[in-house]
Amino acid sequence: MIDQYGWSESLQRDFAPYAAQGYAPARVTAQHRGHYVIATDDGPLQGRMSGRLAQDAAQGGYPVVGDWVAQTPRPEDGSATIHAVLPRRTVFSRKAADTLHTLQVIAANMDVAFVVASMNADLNDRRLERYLAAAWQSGATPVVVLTKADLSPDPAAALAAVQAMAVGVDVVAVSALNGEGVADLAARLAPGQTGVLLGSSGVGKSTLVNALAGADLMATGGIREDDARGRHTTSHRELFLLPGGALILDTPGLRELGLMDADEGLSSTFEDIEALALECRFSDCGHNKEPGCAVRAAIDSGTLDPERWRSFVKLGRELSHLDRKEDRVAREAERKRWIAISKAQKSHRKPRAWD
Ligand SMILES: Nc1nc2c(ncn2[C@@H]2O[C@H](COP(=O)(O)OP(=O)(O)OP(=O)(O)O)[C@@H](O)[C@H]2O)c(=O)[nH]1
Ligand SMILES: [Mg+2]
Ligand SMILES: [Zn+2]
Repeated sequence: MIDQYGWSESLQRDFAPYAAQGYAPARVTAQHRGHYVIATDDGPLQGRMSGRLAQDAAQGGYPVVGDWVAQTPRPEDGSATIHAVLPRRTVFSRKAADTLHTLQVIAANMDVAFVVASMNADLNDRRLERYLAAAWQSGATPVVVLTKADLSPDPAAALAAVQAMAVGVDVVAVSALNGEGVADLAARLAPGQTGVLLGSSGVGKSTLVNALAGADLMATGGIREDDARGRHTTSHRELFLLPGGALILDTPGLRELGLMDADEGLSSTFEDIEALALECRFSDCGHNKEPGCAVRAAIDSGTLDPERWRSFVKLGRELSHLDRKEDRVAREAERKRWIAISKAQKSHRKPRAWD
C-alpha cells in the first residue's frame, strides 16, 4: 500500500531507527482540523500526534500532507498514533499570517510544484513571481500551469508572455473544459512522484485534480462575477493517487503568500536580473544612478520590465526585513514554549486523551 505512495529504498534507510522501535511507516494524505489521514500498509487510518510529538515539535515540525511519519497502527478501530516525522526532501512553506510571522509548512516531499494561474482577467505577473520564488525554494521543480485557456481570446500570447517572465520554468496551458493540455500535465509526474497544486482561490486547482483523476474527487466552486476571484471552495489539503500512479496534492487557495527564508528561491526566480547585476561596473552597485549600471541600462533600453525590477526589489526587502526580525521571533517562540511547559508542570494536569 505505501509503495503506491512513493515509498523508496532511501526512505526505508531513513526509517530504520523507527522500525527498530517497532513503528510502522505511513504517508500523510490529508490534514483536517484535529486529525490526519495517513496511508499505511493497514489501509487508510485516522492519525493523531502522540502527546510527545505535539509538545516537542518545533516551529514547522508538525506533520503536514506529504510527510512520511512513524506510527503505531490500530487497524481494529481505524486509528493510529503518529510519533515522528521523517526528514523532508522538499518543503513548501510560507510566512504564516499570524502576528509572530512564524513559518507555516504547507506541503512536504513534493517532486513538482505546479504554480497555477488562470488565463482570465486575474492573471498577474507579480503574484506569479512570488509563487515561483516559494516554489523554487521548496526544492521541487516548478511548473507554471495556465488554466482556463478556453476563456482567453489569445491563449498563445498569454502563454508566451508568462514564458518570457518565468525564467527557466516550463509553462503549460490547460483547459479542463475541453481537455487541452491535461495529458501534458499528467506526463510531468512519473508513477510514484508527487505534485502539488498551488495558487489563488478560483484558478481551477480542484477542477484540474478531477480532470487528472477522471473522477469528481474534489468539490469545485464558481468565481465572483465582479473581480473573477474564487470563493475558497477547498478548505483542506488532500493527496490523491492518480490512475497513472502519480500523486497530486490539492490545496486551498492562499489569500497571502508571504516569503520567508526564500533567498535562493528569489535568485532562481530572478536569474535574469542576477545575471545583469554581475555586469554592473561596480560590484557593490546599488542600481540607482551609478555609472556603468547594467540593470539601469536594461530598463532604459526596454529589455528589463521596470515592474519586474520593482518586484525583485520589493521581495528582496521583504526577506531582509524578516532576517532582522527572525531572532526576535525565535526568542518569543521559545519564551511561549517555556511558559506552556511550566504551566503544565504547575497544574499536574492529567494526560490528554491522545497521550
Ligand atoms: N471555463 C473554464 N472554467 C474553469 C476551468 N477550470 C476551472 N474552471 C472553473 O473555475 C471555477 C473555480 O474552480 P476550482 O477548481 O474550484 O478552483 P480552485 O483553484 O480549486 O479554488 P479554491 O478551492 O477556492 O482554492 C469553477 O467554476 C470551475 O468550473 C477551465 O479550464 N475552463
Ligand atoms: Mg479547490
Ligand atoms: Zn547596477
